[in-house]
Order: sequence, then C-alpha cells, then structure tokens
Amino acid sequence: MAGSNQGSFDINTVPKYRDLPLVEGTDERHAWDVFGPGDNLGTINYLTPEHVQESVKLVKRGVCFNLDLPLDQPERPQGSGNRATYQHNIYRTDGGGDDSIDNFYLQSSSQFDALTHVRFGSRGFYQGVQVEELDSTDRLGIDHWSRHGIAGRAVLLDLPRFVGPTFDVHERIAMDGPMMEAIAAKQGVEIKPKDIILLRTGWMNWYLNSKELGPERMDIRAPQPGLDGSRETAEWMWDHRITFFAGDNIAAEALPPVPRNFQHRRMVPLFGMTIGELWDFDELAEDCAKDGVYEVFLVAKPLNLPQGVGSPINALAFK
Ligand code: UVW
Repeated sequence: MAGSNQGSFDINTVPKYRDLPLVEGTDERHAWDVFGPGDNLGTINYLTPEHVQESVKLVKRGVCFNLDLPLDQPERPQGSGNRATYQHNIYRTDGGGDDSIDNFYLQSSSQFDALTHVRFGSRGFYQGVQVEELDSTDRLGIDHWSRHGIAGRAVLLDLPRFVGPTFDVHERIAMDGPMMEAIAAKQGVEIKPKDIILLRTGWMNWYLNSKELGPERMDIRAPQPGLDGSRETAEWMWDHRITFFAGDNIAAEALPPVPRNFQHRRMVPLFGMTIGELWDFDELAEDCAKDGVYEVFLVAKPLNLPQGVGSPINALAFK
C-alpha cells in the first residue's frame, strides 16, 4: 500500500487560481488536474521531504505544544446523534486493564476533514469522484494522509491579540487574505508557500472558560470569527500555495455561514485542501506572544483508517 512522503512535487508547476479550469456549468474553479490522476492527497502533496527538512530547522528550543483537545471535548449530549460525546468503557482486570469506545464520532473533537467529507453537489468529491467510487475503492480516505504524514511549517495568526481590548469573540469577523497578511506583518512573520495556517480566533478560549453554559455553546448559528468564505479568499489561499488551514473554532470559518460562500464546499472538494477544526492554540499562542516567534514545525498524524471521512488530529507544534 502506497505510503510515506517520498514523492517529489514541484510547486512551480501549480497554476494560478485564474488559470484553473471551471467546473462545468458553474463559475467555480477546480484543481483536479494539478496533482495527477488518481491523487488522494490534494495540497498535502506540498509537504515533500525537502520541505520537511527545511521546516524542521524551525525547532530551536526543542519545546513542543499540544494542539488537540481532550477527546471528550467539546461536550455534546449523549444520544443526540449529532457527534455526541463517545462512551468510554474501561475494563479493569486482574492483570491490568483494557478499554473500548462506543459511538465515537471521528469529527467530534479536534479534527481533520478528509476529502470525502464534502462534495461539490452532483459534480462529486475531489477530482470528481462519486460516492459509488468511494464505497468500492480506497479513494480519498483519511488513511492516505496518515501514511504520508503531515509535517511542515505552520504560522499562527492570533486574532484576539491583533485586535486588542475591543476584540469580541461573538462578532462574526471574517478573516480574508489582506487581514491574515496584516496579522502576520504585526506579528513579524511571513506567510510562505506550503504553509499551514493556524487561525486563533479566541473561540476555544471562550468555550473552555464558559462551561456553565453547557453544550449549547456549540451553536453554529451564533456569530464567531473565522476564515472568510468568499471566492477571493479561496483565490488568496490557492495562490499563496497554502497547504491547509485550521481554526480553534467550530468550523474554522466565520459563522454563521453565508450560503454559497463557505470554504468547506469549495476548498475541500475543488482544491483538495483540508480544513482543521476545534484545534487548541492557547498554550502555543501564549508562548508566541512571549518570544515573538509565530512560525513552528507542525507534525500531525490522522488515523490510518481506511475510507475515513475525518480524524482526530494528534498534532504537535515544535519550536
Ligand atoms: C461544520 O461544523 C460546519 O463543519 P464540519 O462538518 O466540517 O465540522
């Protein structure tokens, strides 16, 4: 079974957004021909051995920061069916113990969306793959990224610290390209090709500190900051050769969503670019604010789950 990141990929062959073909009968562009027929990695292809070698040089102090929540967070009502919190069974035995998990939704906590998570209407998933093919082959499952590995340079963009005392986590702040560049500039860090963008919206900090409000605080209709959903922002992400973006909020995108302008629907199926949600950047952000270094070497290992639609992230940031 194909695995590891030993393949090479020349980023200079990637066309600009404006030169990508249109999805037939629509005004959206797709990158289905960029990484070759039968590709299962999408923009994870950017993470070549040379890029890993270069990115690992960012590790200067040897410190690492956990980016995932405890698996039972966020809390959701048992039996709700909507990514309810799992049931953890622990079996104590004379010799020690064992355990199992029931009702575990793979996208219930800090997660990656696989390329099988969102389709572009009747045109299908990434590379136009249809459900029948997903069901009968190993196309596009999360296991491809697991075997390849996710390792590269990531840049943290800290929105609350950028805005300052007037920041309101309940405001729908849509972070577009110029805004991300402005945050990076203020933080003294450059956004470079192949980067992973970590968007700290402050929502997770609010979530973790408002336990008394219960599971209702997961309401996706409530305004919150996140990535802007417009086509211009998708173009910016593509032309900056971003590998993927992850947020510390419910959908990584600004909520509530604007119909037809939600990057899940565009970047996952059309670019092959994953989205990370519900990541926890607070400890890392604290450190970045102290030492002024906002670039890290990020390593993540989604589950090697055949046909997986999503996965816990198992992510660490090294400085
Ligand atoms: C949302 O929560 C909107 O997205 P996902 O299904 O990717 O979690």
